[in-house]
Amino acid sequence: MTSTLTPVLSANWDRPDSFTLEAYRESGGYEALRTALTMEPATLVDTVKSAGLRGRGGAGFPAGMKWSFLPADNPNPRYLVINADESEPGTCKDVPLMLANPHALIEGIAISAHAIRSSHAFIYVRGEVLHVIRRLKHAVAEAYDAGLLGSDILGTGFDLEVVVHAGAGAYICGEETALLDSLEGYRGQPRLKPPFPAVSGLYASPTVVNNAESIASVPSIVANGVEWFTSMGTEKSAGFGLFSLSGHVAVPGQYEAPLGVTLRELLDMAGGVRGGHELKFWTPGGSSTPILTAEHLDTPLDFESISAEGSMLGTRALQIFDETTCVVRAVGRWIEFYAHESCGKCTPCREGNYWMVQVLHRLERGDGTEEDVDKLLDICDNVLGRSFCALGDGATSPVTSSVKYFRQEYIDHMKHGGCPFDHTKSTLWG
Ligand code: L3W
Ligand code: SF4
Repeated sequence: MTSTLTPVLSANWDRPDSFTLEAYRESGGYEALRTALTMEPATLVDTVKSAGLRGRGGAGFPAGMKWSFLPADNPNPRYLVINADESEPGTCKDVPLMLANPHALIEGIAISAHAIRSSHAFIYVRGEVLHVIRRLKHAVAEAYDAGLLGSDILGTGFDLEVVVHAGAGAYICGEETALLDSLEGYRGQPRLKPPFPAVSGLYASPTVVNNAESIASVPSIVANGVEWFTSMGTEKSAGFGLFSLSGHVAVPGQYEAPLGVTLRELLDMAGGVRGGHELKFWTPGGSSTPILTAEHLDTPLDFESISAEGSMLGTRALQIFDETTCVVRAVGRWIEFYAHESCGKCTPCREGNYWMVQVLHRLERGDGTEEDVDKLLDICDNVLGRSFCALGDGATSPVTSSVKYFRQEYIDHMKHGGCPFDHTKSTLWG
């Protein structure tokens, strides 16, 4: 398969006023909402299920199936919560999406809230991105003024309140239950699952938590139909997605393409690895997904194919590293991040990440031993599967995968008495 770009969410991004209600409506915006409000909620849930839309926040859980888990007999209000706490290292797709096309998200929220019979939605946005929060608030106000949110939307009797909430500045608040705690005003720490939020979420009420890109994709499915959506991507990973390319790539940025596109195809569209250099390793979905190498340039970027290579599609955050990059240093930087962001609730993650940072620093300085490399793997064994949430598990990914592909590079640091790389050539380190 040779893929090309499939701009849907990013179709108008070159337009300077793409974020305005006027520009969105000129390209057919909010017509899908008009259609959706004539449909039965259950029919909308079936439509999203049949389209096979899988969560775009990392786990790839089928969105329509999640919606259908809401218990029919719970008398509490139902909530829709948008996870826009984008913080995974390398992930940069929800932020540009919300900046350039906030109304796709707002229209998706209105359609999805109608589908799950909710009249209250929250957008939990990463607190550090004040410009995005301001833009979303402005777009929500525009939608209220135009009768697209609030009471009696488009004269159909459907009511929906939407609140933009600034996040707490912690990576863990992107974990859906920590996000709910934070939204309720508590310190964000993961809750035990089950019960899943669909059964007991915000204020112990049935709650759907979906990623911003997932919900922004819903209007296009309603407007164009299930067959249109499933004509893109693969059988089990349908549709399109925003792939963010960063690092040693000629033209970094967001590339919207069908799931199943390969890194080779994306690099062709992005001008390749920076001039005169070659690919050494890359992440398919942020630093929580095991790294891959040039051997995997032709692996389709869909959930199944990437898992078959021992990694995860995750958030489609393709961080590209060329041969000037020291893998030990890159992994050390990532584990410093996880140690800093560990919420401290469980011992394997809190202590494991701290110790991994110590061992990685020792190895990078050239003061380590071969036993230290095995010690790293041993720590990972004690973190993976023993942590309370996915942060701990994810932190082991760059360590185990880098040792799998680049064990010799760890050893070379000892032989060399320090890092053998000239970091001035990498452009990545400050
Ligand atoms: C009801 C069931 N609901 C599962 C729901 C669950 C959640 C969704 C996926 O981790 C990944 C992680 C990171 N009844 C259910 C059910 N659900 N079974 O389905 O759940 P789960 O547990 O598979 O994943 P998760 O906890 O959502 C997310 C990876 O994403 N990741 C990190 C991304 C970070 C960001 C960010 O920066 N904010 O997106 C990157 O790859 O490692 O594996 O809604 O409730 N029986
Ligand atoms: Fe907190 Fe880490 Fe445990 Fe998750 S794995 S609960 S982030 S300490």
